[in-house]
Amino acid sequence: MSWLPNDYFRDQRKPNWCPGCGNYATLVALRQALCDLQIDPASVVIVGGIGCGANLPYWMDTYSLIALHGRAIPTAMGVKLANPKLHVIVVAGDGDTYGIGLGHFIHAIRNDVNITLLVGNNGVYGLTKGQASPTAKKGQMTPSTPRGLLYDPLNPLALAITTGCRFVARGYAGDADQLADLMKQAINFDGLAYIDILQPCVKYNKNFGYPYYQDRVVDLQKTAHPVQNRMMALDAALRVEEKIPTGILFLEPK
Ligand SMILES: Cc1ncc(C[n+]2csc(CCOP(=O)(O)OP(=O)(O)O)c2C)c(N)n1
Ligand SMILES: [Mg+2]
Repeated sequence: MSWLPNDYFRDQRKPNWCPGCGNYATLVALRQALCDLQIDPASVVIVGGIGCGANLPYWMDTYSLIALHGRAIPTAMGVKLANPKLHVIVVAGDGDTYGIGLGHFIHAIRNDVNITLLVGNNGVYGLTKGQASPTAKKGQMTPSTPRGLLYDPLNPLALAITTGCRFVARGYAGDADQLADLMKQAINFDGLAYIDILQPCVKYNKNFGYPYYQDRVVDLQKTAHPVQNRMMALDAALRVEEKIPTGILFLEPK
């Protein structure tokens, strides 16, 4: 039997994301990646946290679980431990993963459990109407930072690399083809594979929309970036202003 993109598509309801939301790219890319890999939808469990992006499993015709806010990763680890044959994919936001769930992010990387981790990084708590997330930019005005955010953002890719994550990548919602390609490699990876997805929130983070990212993203795989060099990966992760590297930053096979 061969699977078509629509076999992963739950069409009873349409996504309720805003028009232009970066989450559409994640949804389209994930369906494409699973279809290209010809993975049986019945062998996939998508675990969402709580947030706009974390609602993605509602529109996939696979098994799914919605966990508590910040608890998608340990829930996914439990699913994988219970049945290692399943493809377990976490879809959670930057608030979910880098805020309330940050401890789980770090320890799951240390445990190197064989799951795929997709983090929608939009710099805000989208679902609760735009408060600053841990990756919000310094000075950003949001409902929770009315005079501008006082702190520098967390650098989750640098954190993942220095914590020992063996598959660290960055995708961009403006390039769904690249994103699907990264997801395919992440799903096939033997160990925890992590993709941070730059994702404009068109409603609550207007300064960091598609025009901002479009001028800055650079696909590392179109350069001479040595993916197995941890120090070069860290160097790429720390570059976040003028040019923003996308693609696989670090890859260490077992
Ligand atoms: C324990 C707990 N704390 C707070 C909330 C409220 N809450 C729901 S979603 C959310 C933030 C979502 O932001 P993010 O994870 O970045 O996802 P996005 O909506 O941006 O995709 C918060 C704080 C909650 N549901 N549960
Ligand atoms: Mg968010």
